[in-house]
Amino acid sequence: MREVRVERNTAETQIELTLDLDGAGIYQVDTGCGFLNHMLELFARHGRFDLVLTCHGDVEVDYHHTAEDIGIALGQAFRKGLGDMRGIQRYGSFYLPMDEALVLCAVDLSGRCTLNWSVTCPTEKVGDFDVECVKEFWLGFARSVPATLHFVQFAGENSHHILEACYKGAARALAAAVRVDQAHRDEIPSTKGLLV
Ligand SMILES: [Mn+2]
Repeated sequence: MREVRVERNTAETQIELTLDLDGAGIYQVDTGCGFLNHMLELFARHGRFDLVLTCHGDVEVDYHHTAEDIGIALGQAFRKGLGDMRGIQRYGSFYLPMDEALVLCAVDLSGRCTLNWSVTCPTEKVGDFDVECVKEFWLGFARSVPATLHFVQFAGENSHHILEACYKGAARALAAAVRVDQAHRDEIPSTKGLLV
């Protein structure tokens, strides 16, 4: 029921994805970037979202457009899958430990975009990937849902661990926020009566 397809084509990236919010964590991801594949695969697995995603991006420039545009397309898929937000929990948060790294991700499917990115990586790169692109990914995501997203890092010395904690934490927080509250399945969880 909450399985959606998004196609987004620009001069910089061509993206196709299907997302099932009520999936089992099955994924098939080909972004053209090994690190982003790794992040999206564990996002799908730990959120129990089924995700099929391909991206052909201008990776000869760098991974900036690829990361930002996948964030936008994934946000559009969440928006499409959630419809009028009826019945959802709306809020979710998770403290995700990844070895020495600890990151809190808190989400409100508020219908408004805010990103608090209080995350500092000790290196500029993970492999050939610029770590600053991860903030662009989540900004694109938060804008297109739209959602309020906080990432607050409490510990971490290894950039790979810190960023992995962000994606796993976001997966767990979003999984909680999109879950349908069966006791209140016909209610929109806002005193305004509207979330989109
Ligand atoms: Mn890893």
